[in-house]
Amino acid sequence: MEGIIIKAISGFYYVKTEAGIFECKARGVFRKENISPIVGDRVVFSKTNEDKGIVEEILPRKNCLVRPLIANLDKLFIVSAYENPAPNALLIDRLIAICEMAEIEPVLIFNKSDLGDFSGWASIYKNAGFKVYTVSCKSGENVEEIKSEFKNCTCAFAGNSGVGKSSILSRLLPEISFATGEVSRKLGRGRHTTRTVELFVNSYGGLVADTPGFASVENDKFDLSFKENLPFLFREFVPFLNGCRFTGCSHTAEKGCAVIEAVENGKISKSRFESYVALYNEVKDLKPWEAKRKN
Ligand SMILES: Nc1nc2c(ncn2[C@@H]2O[C@H](COP(=O)(O)OP(=O)(O)OP(=O)(O)O)[C@@H](O)[C@H]2O)c(=O)[nH]1
Ligand SMILES: [Mg+2]
Ligand SMILES: [Zn+2]
Repeated sequence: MEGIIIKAISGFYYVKTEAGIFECKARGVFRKENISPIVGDRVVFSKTNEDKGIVEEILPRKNCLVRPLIANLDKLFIVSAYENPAPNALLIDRLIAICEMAEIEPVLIFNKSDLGDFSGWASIYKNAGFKVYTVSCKSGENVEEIKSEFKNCTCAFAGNSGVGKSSILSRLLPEISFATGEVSRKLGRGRHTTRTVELFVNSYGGLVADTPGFASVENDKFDLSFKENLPFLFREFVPFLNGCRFTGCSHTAEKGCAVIEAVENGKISKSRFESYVALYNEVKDLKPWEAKRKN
């Protein structure tokens, strides 16, 4: 039988199929091959019981994020808040670049609009070519509009702890319970409220995951190809990349750089450019032998 892993807990994999959810163990062979099934994987399993089975094969992954560990995403909602915590442009732009590399569609959500004006942030990302939702879970502003993004796709919510990922999901999918900040403070669990990654079947024919807040997301391709592709991972840079004076222009400081010129003319935002330079400096000295191992 075939299905999708929607939850993984201490060696058990919960596989969703058209015939319901099966609790599966994995074949020992995966450990030997140094690959383990993860949430989002499409797998082939053999039924051992009415609702139990053994995972026999992991079908090829379209993509795979490392933190949070999840495979085969179509869309990533990158959530920021007006404050507690305030938006972090480098984090947003890093997440976007990872999405572009993994062929995941990034969608930006600016939450807690009841606390202040997001128009500056929204216009940076709209101008760069992204879908942007400015919402407030508290007042309800625009939250429902996010639902239209759920149709027939596998998606996840990412962003720093406290930005309101679980709050948004609880509002959109009241039939599913997502732990939010307030609940956990009562339980005294500390800052990260959402602890594991789980895919939920939503009422729009798709799957959606809440993820624990994190300061960074990694892709299993955060390696040489990331380094080589970096300028292309900033989609609004692409029209300018052939216009530089020097071939091999790094688009960070060169004379005659068409990207820098576009920043000066206001066609590319300064903040996006600064994130590009910061990411470039992180990866520029990456050598082939330092490239990350596959998960
Ligand atoms: N003022 C205001 N507060 C909000 C809004 N949305 C969420 N909050 C509050 O922000 C806090 C954090 O919300 P969560 O939904 O738990 O945040 P999270 O992103 O899931 O956090 P982690 O699970 O730790 O990653 C809670 O106290 C919410 O009540 C909003 O639109 N406006
Ligand atoms: Mg949460
Ligand atoms: Zn250039």
